[in-house]
Amino acid sequence: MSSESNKSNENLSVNGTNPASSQPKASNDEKHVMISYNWESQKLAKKICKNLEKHGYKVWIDIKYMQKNIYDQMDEAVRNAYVVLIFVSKKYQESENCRREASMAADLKIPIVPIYTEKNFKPEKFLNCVTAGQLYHDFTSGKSFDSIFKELCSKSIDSVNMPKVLITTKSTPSHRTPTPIGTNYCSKHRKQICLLVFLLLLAIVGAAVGGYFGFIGTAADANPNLTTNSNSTPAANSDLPRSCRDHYTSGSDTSGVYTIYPISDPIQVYCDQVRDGGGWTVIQRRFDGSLNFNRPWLDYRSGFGSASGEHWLGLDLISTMTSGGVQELRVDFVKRIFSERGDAKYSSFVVGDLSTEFSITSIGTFSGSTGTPNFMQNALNTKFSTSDLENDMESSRNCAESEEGGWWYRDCVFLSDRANLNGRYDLHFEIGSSNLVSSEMKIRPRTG
Ligand SMILES: [Ca+2]
Repeated sequence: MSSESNKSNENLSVNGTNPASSQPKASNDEKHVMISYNWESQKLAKKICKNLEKHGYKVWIDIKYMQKNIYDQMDEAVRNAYVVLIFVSKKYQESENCRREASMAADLKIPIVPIYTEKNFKPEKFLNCVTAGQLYHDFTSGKSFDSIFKELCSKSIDSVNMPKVLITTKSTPSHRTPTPIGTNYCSKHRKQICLLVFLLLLAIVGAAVGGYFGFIGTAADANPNLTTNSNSTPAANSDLPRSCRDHYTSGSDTSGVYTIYPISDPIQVYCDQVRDGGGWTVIQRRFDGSLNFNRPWLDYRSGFGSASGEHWLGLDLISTMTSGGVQELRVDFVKRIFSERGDAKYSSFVVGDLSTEFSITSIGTFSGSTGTPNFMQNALNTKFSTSDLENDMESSRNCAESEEGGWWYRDCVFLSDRANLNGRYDLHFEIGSSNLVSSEMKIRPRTG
């Protein structure tokens, strides 16, 4: 959605029909395919909308429904979507409203289907974050519209539409109307998909009983794409260095910025090749307060800053790197008072993936310099929180908001056994009762 798009009340009118006039408005009990696009992609958005409706899908597109407040409409539209088609383009990436829409869909775990509309454009930052790893459909590839549209329906939309119907106990999906046999290729494999999704839901409910998931699976749970860590693509070449430890064992014993391949794409990180035997991949680094750490969920997921300066590597990568073999965690810090140095070390550090909201699931055993509290103990088994995604257990306050930084908050009370390494510099950046001037969180594969 563009900021301009709500200015238009233009209805769809294609081939002499006017679907808008017969289309029911989005309501709480009906799910739809949502089209999320920026203004310059409107022609393609309308064409896809028209074709989806022709094949019986209920579709939400802003030019039909934008009558109330833009944010209320956006909120309602995303919440009532069972899948969101995102029209990937540079303008989409630059639009604040599009960012809100995509972020909300991602946070609500609604399946996202990237539609490529701009040749040679590679999404970055939040757009990469919400679309990476998802099956995409490239309408700039030169293949016919019909063949790409067919794949969009059969491989992406139909594969996620049934769980919502099952959960809402409707025997007939309200967002679909029958279309002549032979023309609705989108529904061709629906029975099989329904059965498959039902089995998946059973598995998820089973897992929920085990206490891992919530009460019942959602469409998002049933879609492995959604819970796929966007950075979980395996490294393309096992000979490439996966971490700073690989660089160290190859003879690079100077600390600095290195390129590693924990996934197939190259990642720039700072390597500590000196302390405690070297080979440490730095996942968080602060030393002068120049980088704002009071950031939203998607920034904490995808990372911010740079490897040569203050830096947060990103939860997706941290999760990926800590899930493949046991990692040690080391934290080096300098206190504001007397510039006293300290360190803490944990024999294991595992951060779960997106489906766990990046919970810390293991910290192993603690050791550290004299007087250093076992501060990660309090963070164990807690989800990550940001000001816009509150996962803390304190009912009266949003800890990430009051502490001005994302962290694994249990509560907002900072006692001597807590730390907040991402809190506001000069105020909430602390371990125990000590304010800090610098910190480095770093991981290394454990040997032995
Ligand atoms: Ca709270």
